[in-house]
Amino acid sequence: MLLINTIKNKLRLSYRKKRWPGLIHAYKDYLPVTLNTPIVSLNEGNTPLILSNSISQLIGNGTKVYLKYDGLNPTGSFKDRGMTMAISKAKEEGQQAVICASTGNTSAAAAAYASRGGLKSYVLIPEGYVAQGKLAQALMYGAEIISIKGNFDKALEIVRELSTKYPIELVNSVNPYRIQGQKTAAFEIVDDLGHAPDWLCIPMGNAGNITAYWLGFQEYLKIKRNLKLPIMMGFQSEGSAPLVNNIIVENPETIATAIRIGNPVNREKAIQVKKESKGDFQSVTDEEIINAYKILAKEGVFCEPASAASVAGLIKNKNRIKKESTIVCVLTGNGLKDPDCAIKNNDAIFRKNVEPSLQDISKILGY
Ligand code: AN7
Repeated sequence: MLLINTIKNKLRLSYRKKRWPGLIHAYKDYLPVTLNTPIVSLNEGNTPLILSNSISQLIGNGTKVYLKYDGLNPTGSFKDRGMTMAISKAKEEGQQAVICASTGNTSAAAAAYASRGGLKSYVLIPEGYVAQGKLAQALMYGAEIISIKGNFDKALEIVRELSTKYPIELVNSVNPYRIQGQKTAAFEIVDDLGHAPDWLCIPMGNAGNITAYWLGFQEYLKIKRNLKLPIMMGFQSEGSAPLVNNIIVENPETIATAIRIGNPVNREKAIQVKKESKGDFQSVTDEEIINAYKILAKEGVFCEPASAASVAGLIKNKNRIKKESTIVCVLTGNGLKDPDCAIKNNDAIFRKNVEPSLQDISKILGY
């Protein structure tokens, strides 16, 4: 009995290993940091790679579908990976303020990391199109928020201009440190699986994240010599699909407000990723997004609508997938970010105004 307990204890400790120090500390050999970089961290990264039974079954043919649940980062999205780097470097360079345009998640992460690092943050957001959770975060973390009567693309145009005119660091994904931090998600996937997946399915807005993942897989290939690189599948909403259709969308519209972006800044890089990985960019409808959003939640994984685009896209490609493939869908943001969307789009049985009576409730339950 004593021996069994000792073994169990050792196993538990080996699972927990050491306290996760945050992604810069964990991967600093592969990141542009030095001993002089003041690391601003909230212990981000190390997010779970969850095997989805229901989606694996839906795809069939022995395919294994994993979910990289980056909504479990400290501010609830993958943006924390880039922001720990961008804010640390801004601080190292002596900047006192940062600025970004955002559909919500970047503003939450920028505000949190700037405050943590003792920097001022300004965020420009499109009025009426930022999900409640994200807005609440920016308000709480201490950003100065400027809500504009215009969309994300207009906001980005303005912050780019401001950052060249004034001593304010731009922390949108044009900032190269953002991409550096975000590439660590690819490292984690390879560390978990022991190899790269056959396909990586990912939503695209500005296409910073798909660029970062590809960089990460390529760099790890050199280090780990794992034998293959994934096919990169980028997905956009039909009403906001500038990369799929190779156009600028003047008035993008989608339920997935996070990726309501009509003129992605990383367009050229994304096209390169598609070419090099023999991947594809496709669009999914809002309806398909909500369908995937519900499938995921029914297995206990609640992500925001933009993130569900990766699974919606995968489902569309069911017949193109080779048998026994390993696929990773990136779930970029937490479902709690956008409670309005969940409340409006669910199949729950929700009985209201029920009398607090044992008899009445027993009857409702069918007893
Ligand atoms: C949940 O917060 O652009 O293709 O300003 O929040 O790297 O732009 C958010 C983007 C996917 C797209 N999923 O990533 C912002 C912002 C979620 C997101 C994307 C975003 P990129």
